[in-house]
Amino acid sequence: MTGLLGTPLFAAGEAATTFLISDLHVPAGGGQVVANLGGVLRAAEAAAARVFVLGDLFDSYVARAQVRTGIWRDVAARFAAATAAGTEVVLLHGNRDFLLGPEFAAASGVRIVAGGLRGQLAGADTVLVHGDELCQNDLPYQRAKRWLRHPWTRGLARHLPLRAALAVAARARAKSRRVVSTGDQRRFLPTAAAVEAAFATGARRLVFGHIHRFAHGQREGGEYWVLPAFDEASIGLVTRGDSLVPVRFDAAGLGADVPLPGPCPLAS
Ligand SMILES: [Mn+2]
Repeated sequence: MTGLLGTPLFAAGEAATTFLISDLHVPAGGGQVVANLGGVLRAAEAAAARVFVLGDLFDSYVARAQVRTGIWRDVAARFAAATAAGTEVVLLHGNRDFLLGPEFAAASGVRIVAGGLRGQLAGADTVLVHGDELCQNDLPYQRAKRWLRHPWTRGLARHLPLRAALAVAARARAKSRRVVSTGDQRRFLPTAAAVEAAFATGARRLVFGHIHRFAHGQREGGEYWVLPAFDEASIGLVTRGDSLVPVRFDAAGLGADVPLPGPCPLAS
């Protein structure tokens, strides 16, 4: 197992076709994003494709009690139907749902990855991560990440009763919104050094989400893709031959191809 900027990279395995989506931020109230996720799962079953979700499936997931109630139970049930029908689904931890644990895997049949993936995908050695580790200039976040993901903090949070968990999550989201809306926006960009670090592992393609900015670019070491937030754009990537192709999904399934986006500004 290798790593990237502190994120462990696990073997991605192989499949003929893979769908990639990221940052669904499914809220407690559900809504259109859940219908569109249903479309992704329907299309995956039709195409015998596996589905990779590159983190932040949920707007927040704190305690294991959540899987027994509300939208968290409903989404787990949708995944369970898909995985029972033979669709492979892999979830990476995002910064909002890194406490997703074995209870969710058991209820849904998905594989939960506490880190990133690396493997041969559409003809290239590819690294898939959520993307928060690439935003190296966001020092307050990177510092908070260290204690938030400490085993003691995690254990405490995961055992909170439901109401306390939801209150903690609501406070964390409100604080994050304040920080993101007032901070120097360059702080929230991936750094060029972080993207280069991905290619320094030997991979030739990097795919991530997190920054909610649909982009595709080339660097000396390879190409990178940034998935947009699925709850805003309903756009994902599909493997086709030796390429990743951006496509739109809706509740009915796979929609039309989407034009190639431009590159993302990278911070120094
Ligand atoms: Mn994120």
